[in-house]
Amino acid sequence: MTVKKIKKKLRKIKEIKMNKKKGFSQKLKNIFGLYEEPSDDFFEDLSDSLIEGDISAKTAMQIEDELREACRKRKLKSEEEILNALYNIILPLVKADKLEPEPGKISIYLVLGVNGVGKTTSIAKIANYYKKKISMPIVLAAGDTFRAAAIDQLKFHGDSLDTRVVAHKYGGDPGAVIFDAADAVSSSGEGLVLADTAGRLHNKENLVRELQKIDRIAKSKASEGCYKKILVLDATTGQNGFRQAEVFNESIGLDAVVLTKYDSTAKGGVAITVCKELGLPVVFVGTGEKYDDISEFSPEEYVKAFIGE
Ligand SMILES: Nc1nc2c(ncn2[C@@H]2O[C@H](COP(=O)(O)OP(=O)(O)OP(=O)(O)O)[C@@H](O)[C@H]2O)c(=O)[nH]1
Ligand SMILES: [Mg+2]
Repeated sequence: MTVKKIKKKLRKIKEIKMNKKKGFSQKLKNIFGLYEEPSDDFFEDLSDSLIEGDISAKTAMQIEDELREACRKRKLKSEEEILNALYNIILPLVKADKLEPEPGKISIYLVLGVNGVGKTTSIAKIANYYKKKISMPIVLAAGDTFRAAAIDQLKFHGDSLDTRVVAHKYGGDPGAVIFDAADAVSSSGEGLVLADTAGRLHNKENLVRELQKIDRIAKSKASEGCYKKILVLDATTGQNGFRQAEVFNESIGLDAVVLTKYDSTAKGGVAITVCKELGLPVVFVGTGEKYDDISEFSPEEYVKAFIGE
């Protein structure tokens, strides 16, 4: 290594340390500042930054390889050209979907996820979102019977949003709550049940057993194709979020993801890994604690924000 290269490397380490709390886009800017043209070191640094931005090593390596190939084939050199190529490589990895409760049918959206990721808050936000869009009844099912406060929390949201909540007693059977919530909307022949669940992931076998029971009931009560299992992922939890998604997907099979706390992180790359490696689409993004702090997921906006274009 020449003295010039060593100095560059030291400068890079210092800058990366200074930006440890910032996201991938900031690190990417640093990397462009260090290299005049894309070299092996450039691609390696880029791949490291993707991993620090919460993309899995496997996906980061795939992105790095594709970018190397694009730069070599098309002789890309400038920051703008390389960013553009990176955008076009990442965009197809990210999937979005829209969930639209169908008129004349009973839809059940079962909201899953580990402790504190934002399940109950997301249910309230999603109820508020659909209240403005659909005229059929919406019922919140207090399926987290594990924590007494969870039932009260959902009832509080129900009162604030003027939305019915079906709840049983603390310690009750979550499947029975969802059963009753589905009955509450089925009298009108159509409607949406947003079902909360307990966030514990203490033991995979227990989780599987409990979820499979809830799953059987929800499936039997929803109209064909209208039962969706939605995983809530906290964007600030990084790679760990991917492992959570894997466990839930293996246990019960997931249909979609809601990415929460996107306002609190400059990273959020976990969505890229979850979309690519589990083939799941993102439906909503949570961007704050208020009812309106939710938006439909836009892959274009998301990838632009991720790489800082
Ligand atoms: N900044 C921010 N905070 C959020 C978002 N979504 C949820 N929160 C906050 O995250 C915390 C946990 O939210 P809950 O909805 O209670 O999470 P939960 O998954 O239901 O938690 P458990 O029931 O304990 O498993 C609360 O303080 C929420 O206000 C979001 O998109 N952005
Ligand atoms: Mg909750």
